[in-house]
Amino acid sequence: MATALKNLSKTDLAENKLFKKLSIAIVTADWNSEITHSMRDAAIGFLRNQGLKANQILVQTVPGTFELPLAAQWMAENKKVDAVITIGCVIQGETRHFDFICDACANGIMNVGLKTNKPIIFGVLTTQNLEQAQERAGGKHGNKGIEAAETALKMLLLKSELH
Ligand code: DLZ
Repeated sequence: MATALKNLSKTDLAENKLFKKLSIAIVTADWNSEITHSMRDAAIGFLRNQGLKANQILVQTVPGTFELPLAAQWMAENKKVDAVITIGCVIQGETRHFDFICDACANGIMNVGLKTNKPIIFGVLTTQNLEQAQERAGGKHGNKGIEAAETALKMLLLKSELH
């Protein structure tokens, strides 16, 4: 269950002049698009509210969550891109697809971040059913797309402080 500490959808991030120079990529899996497109739109809305212009947000899609790490790597290899937000939704089914896709995606995304030295944000829901996903894509647990976008900005602020 989400708690106040875990639910980051209510932001405490102030607009920062660093944000005017950023370029953020968002790659979204089309599988479970009712969920993922809502998360993507919420992420874009959050970034725009923080002062980013439309041309600072690069948006692409991939077929499924399994494809997110490679697409994130391609986007992160672009020198202009400062961070990549990955968005997907894997819903547990009757086969072991769920485990393979979740493990591969989580490990792949972490590896892309370490390899490219850029924040690659894991905005992937891994739920037991559609209802749990809906609750986290604009429902009672907020919208995890917003949290992913906020995490990208927070990581870039941290990077700018440390480098
Ligand atoms: C095959 C598959 C299955 C069963 N379930 C999901 C899912 O719940 N969420 C998702 O994003 N993608 C799913 N996929 C598709 C895989 O991510 C991938 O696109 C295909 O296996 C092709 O590589």
